[in-house]
Amino acid sequence: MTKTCALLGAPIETGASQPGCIMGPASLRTAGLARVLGELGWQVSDLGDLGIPTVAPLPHANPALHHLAEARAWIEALTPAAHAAARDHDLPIFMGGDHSMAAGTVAGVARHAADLGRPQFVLWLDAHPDLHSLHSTTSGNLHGTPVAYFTGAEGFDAYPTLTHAVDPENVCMMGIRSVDPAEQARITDTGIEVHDMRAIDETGVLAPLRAFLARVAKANGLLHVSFDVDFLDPGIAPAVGTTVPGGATFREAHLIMEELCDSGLVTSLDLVELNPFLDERGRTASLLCDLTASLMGRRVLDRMTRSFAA
Ligand code: B3U
Ligand code: MN
Ligand code: MN
Repeated sequence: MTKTCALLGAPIETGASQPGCIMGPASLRTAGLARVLGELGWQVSDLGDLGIPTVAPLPHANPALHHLAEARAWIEALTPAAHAAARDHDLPIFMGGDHSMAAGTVAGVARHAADLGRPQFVLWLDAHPDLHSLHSTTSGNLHGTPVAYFTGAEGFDAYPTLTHAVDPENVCMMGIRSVDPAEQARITDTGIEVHDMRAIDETGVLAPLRAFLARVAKANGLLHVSFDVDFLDPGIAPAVGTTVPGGATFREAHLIMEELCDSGLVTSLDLVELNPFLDERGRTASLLCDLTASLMGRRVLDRMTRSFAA
């Protein structure tokens, strides 16, 4: 049967330090994401872009926070929208927008997993662990907070109440190379699986990815992939406000996507932090389209695939 994919835009940029991510969904559409997935045999529905009403500023004990009211409103809009998209489609793609949106997308897909009585897993591909609480962030940029929120950490009274937290044991991070002290403390406390770039240099990307996918399969879990553009090396993906040197290569990124495809386990995807204002002739947007194509079935040769059965 034909598999269905939804594209849902979340043009949010208030969680990042620099403006520009508001154009991310439009750039991905211009790069031809829907057409590419259609050519791979997916039935694609573009659900358009979500939006939020104008909101009054929300005061907070942490005076560093920027645009708290907007972040809260986006989570309120995204959580039910992501829940519905996950219920109604085989693979919803949430087109960002800065990474603060993952607080809503993951909260929504985790609610769907709970409806099915299955555990939600998250693969976090990023230079940063985004593990701050509203109290621990010193930059005040809320794209640094979604993982703490959706894993049920304390310190989110000003955000919508989380109905279904993701177990930190079900989160795997790869590509990490910029960690603040409060985030390091949370990694130590929660035991979240983090593969920093040193680990990837030592083992390559496949060994840790396969071990994680085997855990997802064994638990009959749903798998959300959250792809931050800064996971990639800035040399191949310049269109992001928070470039960090030493990121994933073109080949590592495609290999991860191909392996995820072979696993058949991915049930939702975020494409976040694309800032088209910083792009060079659309090359980062096109690369994101190509990587998504690898995740969704594009391959160079027909070949036998490994079995991921539990
Ligand atoms: N951890 C830093 C930097 C950062 C997090 N996420 C991004 N940058 N993209 C912070 O501001 O919280
Ligand atoms: Mn991020
Ligand atoms: Mn990042």
